Amino acid sequence: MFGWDIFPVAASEQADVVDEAFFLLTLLAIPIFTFVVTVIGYTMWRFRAQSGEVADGPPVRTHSKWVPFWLFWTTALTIAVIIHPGYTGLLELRETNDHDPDLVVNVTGLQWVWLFEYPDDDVSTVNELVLPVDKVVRFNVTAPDDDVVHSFWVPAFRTKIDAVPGLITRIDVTPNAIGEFNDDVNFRVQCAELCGLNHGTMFARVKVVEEAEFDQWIAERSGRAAIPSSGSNPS
Ligand SMILES: [Cu+2]
Repeated sequence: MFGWDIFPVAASEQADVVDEAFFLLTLLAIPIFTFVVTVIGYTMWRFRAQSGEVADGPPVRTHSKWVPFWLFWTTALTIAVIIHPGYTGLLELRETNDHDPDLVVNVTGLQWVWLFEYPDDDVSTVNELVLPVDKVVRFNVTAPDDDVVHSFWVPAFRTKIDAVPGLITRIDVTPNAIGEFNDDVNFRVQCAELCGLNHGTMFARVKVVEEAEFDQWIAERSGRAAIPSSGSNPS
């Protein structure tokens, strides 16, 4: 955005929503942060103790015009960012929730691996997530009952949701750029909830491919494709 390459690779429609929100909030925070630091710095210099001075300075009194001014504008700004990009951004991220997705992937996080199941095709993988580009993917995320809380986070997608034992959480992602872990480490599922000794290495490789390549990948792994169509199953 604006020619600034300050974000990691963005590879989903949701990533654009999140990055826009992040950029806007940073832009708003810069002048406020600068102002506050300047006032603190000026105050420390202007009202510093003179050498040999040991008594307290004069008592600090409120400023009857400045206080309401500051209170009003900071409150207004806070409410404004809750509405946009807060509420409007959430609506955008949840845009696909009421529709059927193109692909469902069941995700299980456990100490310390990620399991992926493609229920429509009877395919399962361990630490390997392959997705077709430009399709709405619905992740149903969970963890085994006797495990701990994990968090399903893909940096390149900017989407994250907890994997909670005994609960199914849901998040929709529409990957919109081809890419894979071997070329960019942001194409990975990284556990984002401290979950024990190997939390830091609890990641899975993500690969976003063209639809045809995805179909082929599924066919090679699905139970149907593994059974030869004729000859080997007599009587
Ligand atoms: Cu974990």
